[in-house]
Amino acid sequence: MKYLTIVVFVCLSINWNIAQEGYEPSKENLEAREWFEDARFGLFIHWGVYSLLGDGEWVMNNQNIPIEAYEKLPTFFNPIAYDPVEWVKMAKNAGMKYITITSRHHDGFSMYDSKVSDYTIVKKTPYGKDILKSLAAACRQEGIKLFFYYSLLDWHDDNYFPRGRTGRDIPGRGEGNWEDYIAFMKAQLTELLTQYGEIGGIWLDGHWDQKQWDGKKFGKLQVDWHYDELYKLIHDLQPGCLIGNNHHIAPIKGEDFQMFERDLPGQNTTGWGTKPEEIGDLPKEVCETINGSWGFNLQDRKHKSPRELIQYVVRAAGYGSNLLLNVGPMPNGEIQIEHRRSLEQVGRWMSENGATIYGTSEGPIRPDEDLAITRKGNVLYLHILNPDKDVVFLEGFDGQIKSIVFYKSKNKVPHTNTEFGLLVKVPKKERLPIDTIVEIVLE
Ligand code: FHN
Repeated sequence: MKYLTIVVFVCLSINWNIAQEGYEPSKENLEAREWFEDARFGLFIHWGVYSLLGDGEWVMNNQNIPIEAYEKLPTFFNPIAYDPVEWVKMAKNAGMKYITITSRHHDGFSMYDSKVSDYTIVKKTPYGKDILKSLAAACRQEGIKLFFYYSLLDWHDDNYFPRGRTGRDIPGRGEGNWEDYIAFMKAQLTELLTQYGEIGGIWLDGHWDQKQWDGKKFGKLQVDWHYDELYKLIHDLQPGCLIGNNHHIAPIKGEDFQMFERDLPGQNTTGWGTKPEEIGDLPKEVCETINGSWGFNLQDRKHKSPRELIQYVVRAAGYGSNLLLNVGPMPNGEIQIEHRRSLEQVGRWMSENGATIYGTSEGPIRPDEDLAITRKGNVLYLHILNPDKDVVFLEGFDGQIKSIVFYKSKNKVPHTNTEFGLLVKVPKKERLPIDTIVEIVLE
Protein backbone atom coordinates (compact mmCIF):
# COMPACT_ATOMS: atom_id res chain seq x y z
CA MET A 1 0.00 0.00 0.00
CA LYS A 2 2.78 2.34 0.99
CA TYR A 3 4.57 1.46 -2.28
CA LEU A 4 1.40 2.18 -4.27
CA THR A 5 1.02 5.56 -2.59
CA ILE A 6 4.59 6.47 -3.49
CA VAL A 7 4.09 5.40 -7.12
CA VAL A 8 0.87 7.38 -7.41
CA PHE A 9 2.52 10.42 -5.84
CA VAL A 10 5.52 10.23 -8.19
CA CYS A 11 3.24 9.92 -11.23
CA LEU A 12 1.16 12.86 -10.13
CA SER A 13 4.11 15.00 -9.24
CA ILE A 14 5.87 14.63 -12.59
CA ASN A 15 2.74 15.08 -14.65
CA TRP A 16 3.30 18.81 -14.74
CA ASN A 17 2.53 19.53 -18.34
CA ILE A 18 -1.14 18.83 -17.70
CA ALA A 19 -2.99 22.08 -18.07
CA GLN A 20 -6.54 23.28 -18.39
CA GLU A 21 -8.12 19.84 -18.59
CA GLY A 22 -11.58 19.81 -20.10
CA TYR A 23 -10.97 23.21 -21.71
CA GLU A 24 -13.44 23.94 -24.46
CA PRO A 25 -12.70 27.23 -26.22
CA SER A 26 -15.52 29.74 -25.97
CA LYS A 27 -17.26 31.22 -29.01
CA GLU A 28 -15.18 34.40 -28.61
CA ASN A 29 -12.05 32.31 -28.49
CA LEU A 30 -12.90 30.38 -31.63
CA GLU A 31 -13.63 33.65 -33.42
CA ALA A 32 -10.35 35.08 -32.18
CA ARG A 33 -8.51 32.01 -33.51
CA GLU A 34 -10.13 32.51 -36.88
CA TRP A 35 -9.12 36.15 -36.89
CA PHE A 36 -5.59 35.17 -35.89
CA GLU A 37 -5.26 32.66 -38.71
CA ASP A 38 -6.43 35.23 -41.24
CA ALA A 39 -4.04 37.88 -39.90
CA ARG A 40 -0.85 36.05 -40.95
CA PHE A 41 1.58 38.82 -40.01
CA GLY A 42 2.40 40.49 -36.71
CA LEU A 43 5.09 42.62 -35.08
CA PHE A 44 7.04 41.25 -32.12
CA ILE A 45 8.69 43.84 -29.86
CA HIS A 46 11.39 43.04 -27.30
CA TRP A 47 11.95 46.13 -25.23
CA GLY A 48 13.25 46.52 -21.71
CA VAL A 49 15.95 48.23 -19.66
CA TYR A 50 18.47 45.80 -21.19
CA SER A 51 18.25 47.85 -24.41
CA LEU A 52 20.47 50.43 -22.66
CA LEU A 53 23.41 48.04 -22.85
CA GLY A 54 22.87 47.32 -26.55
CA ASP A 55 23.73 43.67 -26.09
CA GLY A 56 20.42 41.86 -26.38
CA GLU A 57 17.80 40.87 -23.81
CA TRP A 58 19.93 38.09 -22.31
CA VAL A 59 22.72 40.47 -21.29
CA MET A 60 22.06 40.01 -17.56
CA ASN A 61 22.65 36.28 -17.89
CA ASN A 62 25.38 36.45 -20.54
CA GLN A 63 27.51 38.94 -18.62
CA ASN A 64 26.43 37.64 -15.19
CA ILE A 65 25.53 41.14 -14.11
CA PRO A 66 24.89 41.19 -10.35
CA ILE A 67 21.33 42.03 -9.29
CA GLU A 68 22.57 45.16 -7.54
CA ALA A 69 24.34 46.45 -10.67
CA TYR A 70 21.48 45.57 -13.03
CA GLU A 71 19.08 47.47 -10.78
CA LYS A 72 20.93 50.66 -11.74
CA LEU A 73 19.74 50.35 -15.34
CA PRO A 74 16.16 51.48 -14.69
CA THR A 75 17.46 54.62 -13.02
CA PHE A 76 18.61 55.93 -16.39
CA PHE A 77 15.98 54.44 -18.66
CA ASN A 78 14.26 57.44 -20.16
CA PRO A 79 12.91 56.73 -23.66
CA ILE A 80 12.01 60.27 -24.63
CA ALA A 81 11.59 59.38 -28.32
CA TYR A 82 9.03 56.65 -27.62
CA ASP A 83 6.02 57.32 -29.83
CA PRO A 84 3.57 54.42 -29.68
CA VAL A 85 1.39 55.81 -32.46
CA GLU A 86 4.44 55.83 -34.73
CA TRP A 87 5.25 52.21 -33.82
CA VAL A 88 1.70 51.09 -34.51
CA LYS A 89 1.56 52.96 -37.80
CA MET A 90 4.88 51.44 -38.82
CA ALA A 91 3.45 47.96 -38.13
CA LYS A 92 0.24 48.72 -39.93
CA ASN A 93 2.03 50.10 -42.99
CA ALA A 94 4.14 46.94 -43.07
CA GLY A 95 0.92 44.94 -43.43
CA MET A 96 0.98 43.63 -39.88
CA LYS A 97 -2.29 43.03 -38.08
CA TYR A 98 -1.17 42.66 -34.48
CA ILE A 99 1.63 43.52 -32.06
CA THR A 100 3.09 41.31 -29.35
CA ILE A 101 5.22 43.20 -26.83
CA THR A 102 7.29 42.09 -23.86
CA SER A 103 5.47 43.14 -20.71
CA ARG A 104 8.18 41.51 -18.59
CA HIS A 105 11.16 39.57 -19.88
CA HIS A 106 13.54 37.19 -18.09
CA ASP A 107 15.26 40.08 -16.27
CA GLY A 108 12.05 40.37 -14.24
CA PHE A 109 11.52 44.06 -14.93
CA SER A 110 7.90 45.01 -15.54
CA MET A 111 7.53 47.47 -18.41
CA TYR A 112 4.11 48.46 -17.13
CA ASP A 113 2.39 49.78 -14.04
CA SER A 114 2.30 46.66 -11.91
CA LYS A 115 0.96 47.18 -8.42
CA VAL A 116 2.28 43.83 -7.22
CA SER A 117 5.93 44.60 -8.00
CA ASP A 118 8.32 47.36 -7.00
CA TYR A 119 10.49 46.65 -9.99
CA THR A 120 8.56 48.50 -12.69
CA ILE A 121 9.00 51.21 -15.28
CA VAL A 122 6.64 53.45 -13.34
CA LYS A 123 8.35 53.06 -9.96
CA LYS A 124 12.00 52.82 -10.98
CA THR A 125 12.68 54.91 -14.07
CA PRO A 126 12.87 58.67 -14.65
CA TYR A 127 10.39 58.10 -17.49
CA GLY A 128 7.84 56.96 -14.91
CA LYS A 129 5.08 56.04 -17.35
CA ASP A 130 3.37 52.82 -18.35
CA ILE A 131 4.42 52.12 -21.94
CA LEU A 132 1.77 49.44 -22.39
CA LYS A 133 -1.00 51.86 -21.59
CA SER A 134 -0.07 54.27 -24.39
CA LEU A 135 0.64 51.41 -26.77
CA ALA A 136 -2.77 49.85 -26.03
CA ALA A 137 -4.43 53.20 -26.76
CA ALA A 138 -2.49 53.57 -30.04
CA CYS A 139 -3.42 50.01 -31.07
CA ARG A 140 -7.08 50.68 -30.36
CA GLN A 141 -6.91 53.89 -32.36
CA GLU A 142 -5.31 52.16 -35.36
CA GLY A 143 -7.30 48.90 -35.24
CA ILE A 144 -4.34 46.70 -34.39
CA LYS A 145 -4.65 43.88 -31.84
CA LEU A 146 -2.30 43.82 -28.89
CA PHE A 147 -0.75 40.68 -27.37
CA PHE A 148 1.47 40.52 -24.30
CA TYR A 149 4.63 38.48 -24.08
CA TYR A 150 5.06 37.35 -20.46
CA SER A 151 8.16 35.61 -19.17
CA LEU A 152 7.61 32.64 -16.92
CA LEU A 153 11.23 32.68 -15.89
CA ASP A 154 12.70 35.44 -13.74
CA TRP A 155 16.37 36.16 -12.96
CA HIS A 156 15.52 38.85 -10.40
CA ASP A 157 12.77 37.51 -8.15
CA ASP A 158 13.97 35.36 -5.24
CA ASN A 159 10.72 33.45 -5.34
CA TYR A 160 11.70 32.07 -8.72
CA PHE A 161 13.13 29.18 -6.81
CA PRO A 162 14.25 26.48 -7.50
CA ARG A 163 16.38 28.29 -10.04
CA GLY A 164 16.27 27.13 -13.60
CA ARG A 165 19.06 26.29 -16.00
CA THR A 166 19.81 29.92 -16.86
CA GLY A 167 20.92 32.85 -14.74
CA ARG A 168 22.57 30.56 -12.18
CA ASP A 169 25.74 32.62 -11.96
CA ILE A 170 24.09 36.00 -11.55
CA PRO A 171 25.43 37.27 -8.21
CA GLY A 172 22.95 38.39 -5.59
CA ARG A 173 20.07 36.02 -6.26
CA GLY A 174 18.27 34.78 -3.18
CA GLU A 175 16.10 31.80 -2.39
CA GLY A 176 12.35 32.05 -2.05
CA ASN A 177 9.11 30.23 -2.44
CA TRP A 178 7.80 28.80 -5.71
CA GLU A 179 4.13 28.97 -4.74
CA ASP A 180 4.53 32.68 -3.96
CA TYR A 181 6.04 33.13 -7.41
CA ILE A 182 3.02 31.45 -9.00
CA ALA A 183 0.72 33.74 -6.99
CA PHE A 184 2.75 36.74 -8.21
CA MET A 185 2.40 35.67 -11.84
CA LYS A 186 -1.33 35.24 -11.40
CA ALA A 187 -1.58 38.74 -9.96
CA GLN A 188 0.44 40.19 -12.85
CA LEU A 189 -1.54 38.34 -15.49
CA THR A 190 -4.70 39.65 -13.86
CA GLU A 191 -3.33 43.18 -14.17
CA LEU A 192 -2.39 42.66 -17.80
CA LEU A 193 -5.86 41.42 -18.60
CA THR A 194 -7.79 44.06 -16.69
CA GLN A 195 -5.83 47.29 -17.21
CA TYR A 196 -5.47 47.49 -21.00
CA GLY A 197 -8.82 46.63 -22.55
CA GLU A 198 -9.22 43.70 -24.86
CA ILE A 199 -6.01 41.71 -25.24
CA GLY A 200 -5.45 39.49 -28.27
CA GLY A 201 -3.30 36.95 -26.51
CA ILE A 202 -0.76 36.05 -23.86
CA TRP A 203 2.59 34.78 -25.18
CA LEU A 204 4.33 32.77 -22.47
CA ASP A 205 8.04 32.01 -22.54
CA GLY A 206 10.59 30.32 -20.28
CA HIS A 207 9.01 26.93 -19.59
CA TRP A 208 12.19 25.20 -20.77
CA ASP A 209 14.25 26.90 -18.05
CA GLN A 210 12.85 24.48 -15.49
CA LYS A 211 13.62 21.36 -17.50
CA GLN A 212 16.50 19.23 -16.40
CA TRP A 213 19.38 19.29 -18.88
CA ASP A 214 22.11 16.69 -19.22
CA GLY A 215 24.20 18.76 -21.62
CA LYS A 216 22.62 17.00 -24.60
CA LYS A 217 18.89 16.89 -24.13
CA PHE A 218 16.11 18.19 -21.95
CA GLY A 219 14.67 15.97 -19.23
CA LYS A 220 11.69 16.37 -16.94
CA LEU A 221 10.35 19.55 -15.42
CA GLN A 222 11.48 20.19 -11.86
CA VAL A 223 8.51 22.41 -10.96
CA ASP A 224 4.77 22.65 -11.40
CA TRP A 225 3.99 25.68 -13.54
CA HIS A 226 0.32 25.46 -12.52
CA TYR A 227 -0.76 25.90 -16.11
CA ASP A 228 -4.20 24.59 -15.21
CA GLU A 229 -4.69 27.63 -12.96
CA LEU A 230 -2.85 30.15 -15.14
CA TYR A 231 -4.71 29.20 -18.30
CA LYS A 232 -8.07 29.12 -16.53
CA LEU A 233 -7.40 32.53 -15.03
CA ILE A 234 -6.57 34.01 -18.42
CA HIS A 235 -9.60 32.49 -20.11
CA ASP A 236 -11.90 33.48 -17.25
CA LEU A 237 -10.73 37.08 -17.42
CA GLN A 238 -10.88 37.31 -21.22
CA PRO A 239 -12.35 34.25 -22.94
CA GLY A 240 -11.27 35.54 -26.35
CA CYS A 241 -7.63 35.93 -25.28
CA LEU A 242 -5.44 33.42 -27.10
CA ILE A 243 -2.84 31.55 -25.09
CA GLY A 244 0.44 30.47 -26.64
CA ASN A 245 3.39 28.99 -24.79
CA ASN A 246 6.87 28.88 -26.29
CA HIS A 247 7.67 25.55 -24.64
CA HIS A 248 8.83 23.88 -27.88
CA ILE A 249 6.67 20.82 -27.26
CA ALA A 250 3.25 19.67 -28.48
CA PRO A 251 0.38 21.96 -27.44
CA ILE A 252 -0.93 21.56 -23.91
CA LYS A 253 -4.65 21.60 -23.18
CA GLY A 254 -5.81 25.16 -22.69
CA GLU A 255 -3.56 26.67 -25.35
CA ASP A 256 -5.08 28.34 -28.38
CA PHE A 257 -2.16 28.59 -30.79
CA GLN A 258 1.16 26.87 -31.28
CA MET A 259 4.37 28.76 -31.78
CA PHE A 260 7.60 27.92 -33.54
CA GLU A 261 10.72 29.88 -32.74
CA ARG A 262 13.08 30.68 -35.59
CA ASP A 263 11.97 27.64 -37.54
CA LEU A 264 9.14 26.92 -39.88
CA PRO A 265 6.75 24.31 -38.46
CA GLY A 266 8.39 20.91 -38.32
CA GLN A 267 11.87 22.16 -39.15
CA ASN A 268 14.55 22.00 -36.52
CA THR A 269 17.55 24.04 -37.60
CA THR A 270 17.86 25.55 -34.11
CA GLY A 271 17.99 22.26 -32.21
CA TRP A 272 15.04 23.17 -29.99
CA GLY A 273 12.41 23.15 -32.75
CA THR A 274 9.15 21.29 -32.33
CA LYS A 275 9.23 17.83 -33.89
CA PRO A 276 6.84 17.19 -36.81
CA GLU A 277 4.84 14.74 -34.70
CA GLU A 278 4.35 17.44 -32.06
CA ILE A 279 2.54 19.79 -34.41
CA GLY A 280 -1.10 20.04 -33.43
CA ASP A 281 -4.01 21.50 -35.29
CA LEU A 282 -4.14 24.83 -33.46
CA PRO A 283 -3.38 28.04 -35.37
CA LYS A 284 0.36 28.39 -35.88
CA GLU A 285 2.80 31.23 -35.46
CA VAL A 286 6.47 31.35 -36.39
CA CYS A 287 8.58 34.05 -34.75
CA GLU A 288 11.81 35.40 -36.20
CA THR A 289 14.09 38.40 -35.74
CA ILE A 290 14.53 41.19 -38.28
CA ASN A 291 18.29 41.00 -37.66
CA GLY A 292 20.01 38.44 -35.41
CA SER A 293 18.73 39.60 -32.01
CA TRP A 294 15.47 39.96 -30.11
CA GLY A 295 16.43 42.83 -27.82
CA PHE A 296 18.37 45.84 -29.17
CA ASN A 297 21.91 44.86 -30.09
CA LEU A 298 24.20 47.66 -31.19
CA GLN A 299 26.68 45.39 -32.93
CA ASP A 300 24.15 43.29 -34.78
CA ARG A 301 24.43 44.00 -38.48
CA LYS A 302 22.73 40.84 -39.67
CA HIS A 303 19.77 42.81 -40.94
CA LYS A 304 17.59 40.61 -43.11
CA SER A 305 16.84 42.07 -46.51
CA PRO A 306 13.26 42.98 -47.46
CA ARG A 307 13.41 40.09 -49.92
CA GLU A 308 14.29 37.62 -47.14
CA LEU A 309 11.57 39.02 -44.92
CA ILE A 310 8.89 38.86 -47.60
CA GLN A 311 9.88 35.33 -48.55
CA TYR A 312 9.69 34.33 -44.88
CA VAL A 313 6.13 35.65 -44.66
CA VAL A 314 5.27 33.71 -47.81
CA ARG A 315 6.87 30.45 -46.67
CA ALA A 316 5.22 30.70 -43.25
CA ALA A 317 1.86 31.23 -44.95
CA GLY A 318 2.62 28.22 -47.15
CA TYR A 319 2.83 26.23 -43.91
CA GLY A 320 -0.48 27.71 -42.78
CA SER A 321 1.34 29.82 -40.21
CA ASN A 322 1.57 33.45 -39.16
CA LEU A 323 4.90 35.22 -39.00
CA LEU A 324 5.62 37.30 -35.90
CA LEU A 325 8.57 39.45 -36.93
CA ASN A 326 10.63 40.97 -34.15
CA VAL A 327 12.25 44.37 -33.73
CA GLY A 328 14.21 45.48 -30.66
CA PRO A 329 13.69 49.22 -30.15
CA MET A 330 16.63 51.33 -29.00
CA PRO A 331 16.78 52.68 -25.43
CA ASN A 332 15.44 56.06 -26.57
CA GLY A 333 12.31 54.35 -27.87
CA GLU A 334 13.13 54.61 -31.56
CA ILE A 335 13.20 51.69 -33.93
CA GLN A 336 16.37 51.53 -36.01
CA ILE A 337 16.19 53.21 -39.38
CA GLU A 338 17.37 50.04 -41.21
CA HIS A 339 14.40 48.16 -39.79
CA ARG A 340 11.89 50.89 -40.49
CA ARG A 341 13.06 51.04 -44.10
CA SER A 342 12.82 47.28 -44.56
CA LEU A 343 9.36 47.21 -43.05
CA GLU A 344 8.24 49.92 -45.46
CA GLN A 345 9.32 47.76 -48.37
CA VAL A 346 7.64 44.70 -46.93
CA GLY A 347 4.51 46.82 -46.56
CA ARG A 348 4.59 47.87 -50.20
CA TRP A 349 4.77 44.24 -51.26
CA MET A 350 1.99 43.26 -48.85
CA SER A 351 -0.29 46.00 -50.12
CA GLU A 352 0.04 44.65 -53.66
CA ASN A 353 0.07 40.94 -52.89
CA GLY A 354 -1.51 40.59 -49.46
CA ALA A 355 -4.59 38.91 -50.91
CA THR A 356 -2.41 35.86 -51.58
CA ILE A 357 -1.36 35.74 -47.90
CA TYR A 358 -4.11 37.03 -45.58
CA GLY A 359 -7.00 34.67 -45.00
CA THR A 360 -5.25 31.81 -46.76
CA SER A 361 -4.50 28.33 -45.57
CA GLU A 362 -1.58 26.07 -46.30
CA GLY A 363 -1.23 24.79 -49.85
CA PRO A 364 -1.27 21.14 -50.95
CA ILE A 365 2.53 20.95 -51.25
CA ARG A 366 5.06 21.77 -48.53
CA PRO A 367 7.06 24.93 -49.18
CA ASP A 368 10.74 24.57 -50.03
CA GLU A 369 13.59 26.87 -51.04
CA ASP A 370 12.00 27.60 -54.41
CA LEU A 371 8.29 27.72 -53.82
CA ALA A 372 5.33 27.88 -51.48
CA ILE A 373 1.62 27.54 -52.09
CA THR A 374 -1.23 29.25 -50.26
CA ARG A 375 -4.90 28.50 -50.72
CA LYS A 376 -8.14 30.43 -50.48
CA GLY A 377 -11.24 28.36 -51.30
CA ASN A 378 -10.84 27.05 -54.83
CA VAL A 379 -7.92 29.37 -55.60
CA LEU A 380 -4.30 28.35 -55.20
CA TYR A 381 -1.48 30.86 -55.15
CA LEU A 382 1.77 29.40 -56.30
CA HIS A 383 4.65 31.56 -55.05
CA ILE A 384 7.83 31.06 -57.06
CA LEU A 385 10.61 32.36 -54.86
CA ASN A 386 13.52 31.56 -57.14
CA PRO A 387 13.69 33.95 -60.12
CA ASP A 388 16.01 31.56 -61.97
CA LYS A 389 13.29 28.93 -62.32
CA ASP A 390 11.96 28.72 -65.85
CA VAL A 391 9.89 25.63 -65.09
CA VAL A 392 8.11 24.52 -61.94
CA PHE A 393 6.77 21.02 -61.52
CA LEU A 394 4.03 20.35 -58.97
CA GLU A 395 4.29 16.66 -58.39
CA GLY A 396 1.04 14.85 -57.70
CA PHE A 397 -1.09 17.85 -58.64
CA ASP A 398 -4.31 16.58 -60.23
CA GLY A 399 -6.76 19.48 -59.70
CA GLN A 400 -9.05 20.52 -62.55
CA ILE A 401 -7.84 23.95 -63.65
CA LYS A 402 -10.37 26.59 -64.60
CA SER A 403 -7.87 29.37 -65.16
CA ILE A 404 -4.17 29.95 -64.50
CA VAL A 405 -2.60 33.39 -64.75
CA PHE A 406 0.38 35.34 -63.48
CA TYR A 407 -0.96 37.34 -60.53
CA LYS A 408 0.73 40.58 -61.51
CA SER A 409 0.37 40.74 -65.30
CA LYS A 410 -2.82 38.62 -65.47
CA ASN A 411 -1.24 36.93 -68.52
CA LYS A 412 -2.07 33.28 -69.08
CA VAL A 413 0.48 30.80 -67.75
CA PRO A 414 1.81 28.19 -70.18
CA HIS A 415 1.32 24.83 -68.49
CA THR A 416 0.92 21.12 -69.10
CA ASN A 417 -1.04 18.61 -67.07
CA THR A 418 0.91 15.39 -66.99
CA GLU A 419 -0.03 12.10 -65.42
CA PHE A 420 2.47 12.85 -62.63
CA GLY A 421 1.60 16.44 -61.93
CA LEU A 422 1.45 19.98 -63.26
CA LEU A 423 4.24 21.56 -65.26
CA VAL A 424 4.26 25.36 -65.16
CA LYS A 425 6.45 27.41 -67.48
CA VAL A 426 7.70 30.78 -66.27
CA PRO A 427 8.81 33.01 -69.16
CA LYS A 428 11.58 35.42 -68.27
CA LYS A 429 9.44 38.52 -68.75
CA GLU A 430 7.01 37.30 -66.07
CA ARG A 431 9.65 36.55 -63.46
CA LEU A 432 9.92 38.80 -60.43
CA PRO A 433 12.97 38.96 -58.16
CA ILE A 434 11.13 38.26 -54.90
CA ASP A 435 8.05 36.24 -55.72
CA THR A 436 6.40 35.38 -59.04
CA ILE A 437 2.84 34.53 -58.10
CA VAL A 438 0.71 32.25 -60.22
CA GLU A 439 -3.01 32.25 -59.52
CA ILE A 440 -4.65 28.90 -60.19
CA VAL A 441 -8.45 28.80 -60.06
CA LEU A 442 -9.76 25.27 -59.69
CA GLU A 443 -13.10 23.99 -60.97
O1 FHN B 1 14.84 33.47 -24.12
C1 FHN B 1 13.87 33.97 -24.97
C2 FHN B 1 14.44 35.00 -25.91
O2 FHN B 1 15.00 36.03 -25.20
C3 FHN B 1 13.31 35.54 -26.76
O3 FHN B 1 12.32 36.15 -25.96
C4 FHN B 1 12.70 34.41 -27.54
C5 FHN B 1 11.53 34.80 -28.40
O4 FHN B 1 10.97 33.69 -28.97
N1 FHN B 1 12.24 33.33 -26.65
C6 FHN B 1 13.20 32.84 -25.69
C7 FHN B 1 14.06 31.80 -26.22
O5 FHN B 1 13.31 30.67 -26.54
